[in-house]
Amino acid sequence: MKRTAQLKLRGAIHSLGVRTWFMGVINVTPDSFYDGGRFLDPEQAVERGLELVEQGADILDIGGESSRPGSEAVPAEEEMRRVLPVLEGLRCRTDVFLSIDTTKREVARAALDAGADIINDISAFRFDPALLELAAAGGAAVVLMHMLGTPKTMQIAPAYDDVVGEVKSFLEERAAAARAAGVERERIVIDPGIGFGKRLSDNLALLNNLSEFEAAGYPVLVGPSRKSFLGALLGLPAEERLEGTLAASVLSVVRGAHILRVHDVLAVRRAVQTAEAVLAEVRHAG
Ligand code: HH2
Repeated sequence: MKRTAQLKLRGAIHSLGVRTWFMGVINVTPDSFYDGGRFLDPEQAVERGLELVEQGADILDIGGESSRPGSEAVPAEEEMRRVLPVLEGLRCRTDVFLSIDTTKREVARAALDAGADIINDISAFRFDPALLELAAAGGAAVVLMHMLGTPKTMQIAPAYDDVVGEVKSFLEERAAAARAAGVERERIVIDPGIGFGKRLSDNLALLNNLSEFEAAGYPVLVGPSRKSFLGALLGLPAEERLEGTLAASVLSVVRGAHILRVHDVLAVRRAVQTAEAVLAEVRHAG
């Protein structure tokens, strides 16, 4: 059963593990693997964010560049043009925590100025280490995610001897780099990066061994939502992977995840709430 972890957001320390937190996904892109093209209009993206908050999102993660396997990088100017109106629109209409999903310093800086609380970097700040100093100076929390190489190359024959051990060592090394750059321990979240340079068996092993990551001492975020490992398991397209997402999400919570990054906040929250009620019921003697 997962232990409580601490996360400092906007000055306050939050206890994670008491209940799961939900990070709702909004991709302001034409090409994201599931919601690509649906929220390109900033007003629609803001409305979607508010809907996810109604559904129970604690955090909204806004991205302006798809990281699906094989995708090309988007210039920083274009990424900013996509995400900034959405962050600004949400900031004045909701108090939930806002996260910017980016690997670029210009985008992260502008997002923090627009009121973002978290920098979610799928490269764990390898692509641009200067972002860590930016996070430290701005008091932002950081999500450090494991990925092999880049989105363009990550699914070209990924291989590990010990996927759990290797991903955990990588995340510990990146957490140490974040701390060396001045990011407070309570502002660091780690994520094994489901689907980012992983075979089906790697994804399953990571999900089944999330407790190993929890033992690293940082809150654990996991993003199984509608990903292609579910397609490989079930033989279904992204539109039909909700049930797989629910199963993976519930098991992630049982195995120790503190934060779930999902597209379907309402359905996942209901499934997780039910699982948490069962887990919380202690056995009565007699
Ligand atoms: N997954 C995606 C993007 N960002 N960030 C974290 N921390 N963890 C994840 O698992 C993760 C992430 C990919 O999903 P999505 O944003 O829906 O798709 P796309 O990259 O095509 O926009």
